Amino acid sequence: MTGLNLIVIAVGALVLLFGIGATVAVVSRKNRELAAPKAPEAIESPLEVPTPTERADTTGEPAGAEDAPEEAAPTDVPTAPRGRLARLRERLARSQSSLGRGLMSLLGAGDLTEAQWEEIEDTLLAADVGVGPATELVEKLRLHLAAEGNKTPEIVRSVLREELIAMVDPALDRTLKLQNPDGLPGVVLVVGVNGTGKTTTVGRIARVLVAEDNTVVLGAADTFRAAAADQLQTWGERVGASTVRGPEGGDPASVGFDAVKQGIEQNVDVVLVDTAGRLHTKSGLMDELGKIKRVIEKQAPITEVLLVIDATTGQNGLTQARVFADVTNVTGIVLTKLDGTAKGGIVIAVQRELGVPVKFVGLGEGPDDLAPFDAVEFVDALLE
Ligand SMILES: Nc1nc2c(ncn2[C@@H]2O[C@H](COP(=O)(O)OP(=O)(O)OP(=O)(O)O)[C@@H](O)[C@H]2O)c(=O)[nH]1
Ligand SMILES: [Mg+2]
Repeated sequence: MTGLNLIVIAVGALVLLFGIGATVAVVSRKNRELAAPKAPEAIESPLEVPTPTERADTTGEPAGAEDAPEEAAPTDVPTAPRGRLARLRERLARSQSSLGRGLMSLLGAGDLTEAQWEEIEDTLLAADVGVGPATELVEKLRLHLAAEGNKTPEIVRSVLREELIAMVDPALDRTLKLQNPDGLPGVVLVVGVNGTGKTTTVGRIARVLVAEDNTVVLGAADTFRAAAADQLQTWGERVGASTVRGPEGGDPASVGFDAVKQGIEQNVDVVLVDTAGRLHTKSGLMDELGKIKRVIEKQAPITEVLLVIDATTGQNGLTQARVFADVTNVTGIVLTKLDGTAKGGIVIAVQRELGVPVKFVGLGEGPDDLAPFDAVEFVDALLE
């Protein structure tokens, strides 16, 4: 009897143990299966803004459940645009440290020889300041420093700071022009060569404008690729601005026209029109830009034409600037990717070249990494 009991208990225990073991195995496998698809998500873009490919998935019919409710979209609040340059100062200082430190150490060497002055000029040229402005700056520094008796590092620094600020010109009006007569919306046209950051700039500016209680319509006048309009629309959805788009391969001028028309009908404050990247050397494409401008202006005057230049392209950026300015009457420069180059002197060069102020600088890929430009903050970061 006892023996039989023992056998029954032993078999029962075995069954129980086996059951627990199997359950644990199934659960842990399930967990692994659940965890597995997460892996690719972890390596997705660090940007908060969804990429065009993500949006492409939502074009089908089913959607519905995936679409966030209207007012839930703009979840994050942008950082205040004023003082952004100060916030991004470290990033700017890091990229420009060779220029600032190079100038300070050369100038700090007491009474300078001709060769040393040439070295200073070379440092400025290497930072893309441009020949004319570099020569001028060296002349001014020579005169200014000669007038100083005791050249302590503090005095050298303050002379350099003063002259650099004067070159960058704090007096230039760098505000975004949005005033149109008769209650018409401000109209901003964004132009530039391929990949400079036009669409990102439109999105980032829209983000700030909406945060400051402006109503905004976006015009996707880049009709070359559907993905370009998707990219813009994604920015628009995030900030709560509607996007006017046309058929792929359609006439970009008519999209610009329609966007401003919708802006007027809806009585919005600002219409931002994104255009396709175009090579300044292709006259057909440059003519098209002229047409976009003329057609838009049948609806309302364009208040601002922003030329987006990639700071890492150096002197070529200046050539682009000249051609674009001829066609569209550029009123402001957006210098992107300053975080990726030590050639901050391009700020001085491009302003000199066009007589047009740098209004924004891009210092990263994030939605708040576009800063209103400020001469004093810029030079201070340079000399950090
Ligand atoms: N590091 C850095 N990257 C930037 C900056 N501005 C834009 N970018 C990146 O540059 C790339 C191109 O940006 P887009 O806005 O698509 O450029 P685009 O001029 O619209 O390009 P096309 O429409 O193809 O001509 C993207 O990966 C952006 O994230 C910046 O200030 N710094
Ligand atoms: Mg684009």
